[in-house]
Amino acid sequence: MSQFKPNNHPHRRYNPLTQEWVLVSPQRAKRPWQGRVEPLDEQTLPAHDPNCYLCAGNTRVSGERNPAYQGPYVFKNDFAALMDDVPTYEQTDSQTDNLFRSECVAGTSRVICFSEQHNRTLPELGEESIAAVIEVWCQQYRELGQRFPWVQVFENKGAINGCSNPHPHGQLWACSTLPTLPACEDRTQRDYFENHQQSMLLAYAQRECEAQQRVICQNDNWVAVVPYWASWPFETLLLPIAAVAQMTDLDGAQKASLASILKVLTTKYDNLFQTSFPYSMGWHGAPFVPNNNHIKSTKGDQRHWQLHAHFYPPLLRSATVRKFMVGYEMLCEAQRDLTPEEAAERLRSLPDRHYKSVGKPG
Ligand code: H2U
Ligand code: ZN
Repeated sequence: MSQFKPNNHPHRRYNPLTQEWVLVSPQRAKRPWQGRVEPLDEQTLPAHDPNCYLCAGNTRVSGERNPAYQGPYVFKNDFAALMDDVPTYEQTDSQTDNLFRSECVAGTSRVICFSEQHNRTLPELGEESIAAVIEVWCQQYRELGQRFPWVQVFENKGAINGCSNPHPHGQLWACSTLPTLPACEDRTQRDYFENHQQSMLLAYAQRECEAQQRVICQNDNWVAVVPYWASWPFETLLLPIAAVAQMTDLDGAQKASLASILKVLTTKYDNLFQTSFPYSMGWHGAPFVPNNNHIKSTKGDQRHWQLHAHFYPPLLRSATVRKFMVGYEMLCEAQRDLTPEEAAERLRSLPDRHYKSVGKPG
């Protein structure tokens, strides 16, 4: 029997944030693909589309008209999944029943248009325009953190990923309870902090910066890695290099360098398959302690929390071939062929300049 090599032999890796394992099967990376190929969605878009619900000056489905905005624009989702005012549950069996348990949840949902430009995704915006989006995220966290313990800012990008509108936008959902995944990350980071007297993700970022095996790009304040335990082929984790519990704690320099690394990372993503790279991304940070008695508050000490963004892109080997999380993954655990180190190496070696801007000035 030959010696074990992680680049050649199947093994499992542990995700300390979710307490889940992923099966890595690098020996399988060259298998032929005869499965589903997605249609390529590469039409050239106008800077303003009179039929887009999100463009400036246009009327939305609700009949409300968007103002002639410039830069980011936030509005309440016309089809919100959460409602601000929900009747509170009476103490009923459903809160104590072992098998049929439920609880009420209040919340609010908003749409965040990144800019008035219908045809410019994050990597195609200038750093100042990306900084304006970050500023809006911070304002939203500050405002909604007064009322809700959890505010989920995210971007769901690309038709292949279920996004309904190409106008560059993200969303936020704020809610009165900690959702499942943030609650799990709260628990695992808290346990790690209690056992090791340091923040899990701060220690992790430092180890990744030292190892330089999975780093895609970094600057003075941030590092983007394909995490050791990634389950999606080109999944990334964006981490501050210093302790930061929540987006509202970022200082001016950290926000400016966040705009810069977001541009580099999303540019590399687009350059990978020379396509507008689809993904779901979102921010996780310390839950808030809202000043509203009706909302479930979290414990005050948040030193275990480290702000971070997850990027989960579905593409596997080209602009048209995606990974499916099915079969073994639905029934046992996530599985990947390409190692995280190989994925990081491919992204790292791509240019920082967007493929569409090559040959153009600036
Ligand atoms: P997604 O494509 O990521 O789903 O985002 C579009 C969101 O915009 C979606 O949640 C909302 C949808 O409910 N929307 C409005 O609030 N008003 C509209 O007129 C169109 C879409
Ligand atoms: Zn538009």
